[in-house]
Amino acid sequence: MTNQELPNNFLWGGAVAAHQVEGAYEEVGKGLSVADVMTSAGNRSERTITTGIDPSYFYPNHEAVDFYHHYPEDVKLFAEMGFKCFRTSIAWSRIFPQGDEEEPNEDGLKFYDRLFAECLKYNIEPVVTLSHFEMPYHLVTEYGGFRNRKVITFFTRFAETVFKRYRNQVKYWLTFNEINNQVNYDREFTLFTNSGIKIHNGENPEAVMYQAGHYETVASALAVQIAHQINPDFQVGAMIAMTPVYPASNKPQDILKAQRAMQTRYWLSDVQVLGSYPQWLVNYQKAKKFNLDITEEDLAILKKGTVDYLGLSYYMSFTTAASDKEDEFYSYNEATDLVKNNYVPKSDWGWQIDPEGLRYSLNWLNDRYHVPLFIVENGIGAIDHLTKDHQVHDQYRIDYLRSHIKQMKLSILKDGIPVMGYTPWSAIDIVSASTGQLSKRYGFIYVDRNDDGSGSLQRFKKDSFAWYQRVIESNGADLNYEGD
Ligand code: P53
Repeated sequence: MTNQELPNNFLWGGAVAAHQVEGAYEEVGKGLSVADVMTSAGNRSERTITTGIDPSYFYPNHEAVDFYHHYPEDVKLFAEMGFKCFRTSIAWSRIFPQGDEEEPNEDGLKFYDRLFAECLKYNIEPVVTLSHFEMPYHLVTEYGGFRNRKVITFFTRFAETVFKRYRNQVKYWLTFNEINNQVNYDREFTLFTNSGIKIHNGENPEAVMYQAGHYETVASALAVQIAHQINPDFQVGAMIAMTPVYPASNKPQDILKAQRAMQTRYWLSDVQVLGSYPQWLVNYQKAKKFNLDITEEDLAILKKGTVDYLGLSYYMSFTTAASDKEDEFYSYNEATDLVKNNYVPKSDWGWQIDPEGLRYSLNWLNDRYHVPLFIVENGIGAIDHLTKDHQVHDQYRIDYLRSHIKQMKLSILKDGIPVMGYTPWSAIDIVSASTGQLSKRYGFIYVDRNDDGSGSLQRFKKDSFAWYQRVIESNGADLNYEGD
């Protein structure tokens, strides 16, 4: 493409996830999800995962920003911004409260009938994630989460139910949100939110990650096949957290280490997009004696269930360096093997801000996979200040998004990469996934709610609202709007 303009059907929009906005955690039969047993944490600390609900803690997702009751007002604001699409997820435990029922909860389904109808009223195309860190909690306590093969069937039953129900309302689907976060298997948060897994004493978390990830790729591949039977026009994507890992220097060992880091971080999308395991990983799993349950039948399913496109989040880049004691595999452990990059600044939460890294990432993914790419998250978590006259001057957010959209445009217009759309994180303020904070704000729309749950829940447009409206209106040509 040598054109200077983005395609007319480019999907501009915004993203959220059900558990981070909806609240109403027990409304009309909803069951508890993994997000409902996570407390809130401070700026750099991790959330506590409790056993069931402990009344001495505050659980920010229980009410979140009450999108469940505010959605008509919120979707109207999205329409005002000009959204062509809106990415959200279906809360699995609204549809199957325990996860293992035979029949879905009709009241849960009705909520999404109404939500999608509201979007379509404004010609906003829903983009729907099936599993975004919100597995029914009962599947954790009763089955051990995705460590258990049975959970594949529960997931595909859920997927089939919603594919059928929304076959005429939703075209774009994503199976598992940021399925590769759990590659960082030493972090409690990732295995729990991706797979509903808490590591037991004596378990090897790395082996557990490979097993759960395998079952999820099988579940994803089955969902792709079911989707295409139900509606051949469905577009089903995988979704990864795209965080490129750079070598710290041009020392050959650092280059090898970074290469292995990328192979490790993206093994799940290799399987979901290419339909088979990379050979290095087959050898690695054997050498490490992980003893995984991977059958010939599974491998056939993976081949037949490759995705139509690849969704990605992009927030930051990482850097790694080889140590003096690398094993033959240059095994990568994300919890210990990252180093600082002195060339890029950091957000208040320590995330390395690197717009060029987005262009690098899109090129890397395009070279490797040759499928359309969809940037379904990109944004910056920051402290916002609501002024007395209800304004939020979030120039830092505009700067972040502008610099990333510029790199995205270079990738599309100069490098010729097929990017389907761009949905910044987040359409409206949300509960942060990793910290549970409301004060780590991402939205174009400010919600008056604080970390302790106080606040009126009133909505206010931030400066970035009008800026993004102009970006969409000009199909990405005008990134410099400064207000009237
Ligand atoms: P929070 C890690 C790295 C990149 C993206 O994250 C991540 C995570 C997990 O924290 O999560 C995604 O809220 C995720 C969203 C999340 C968003 O990025 O931790 O898909 O649910 O809110 C931002 O600051």
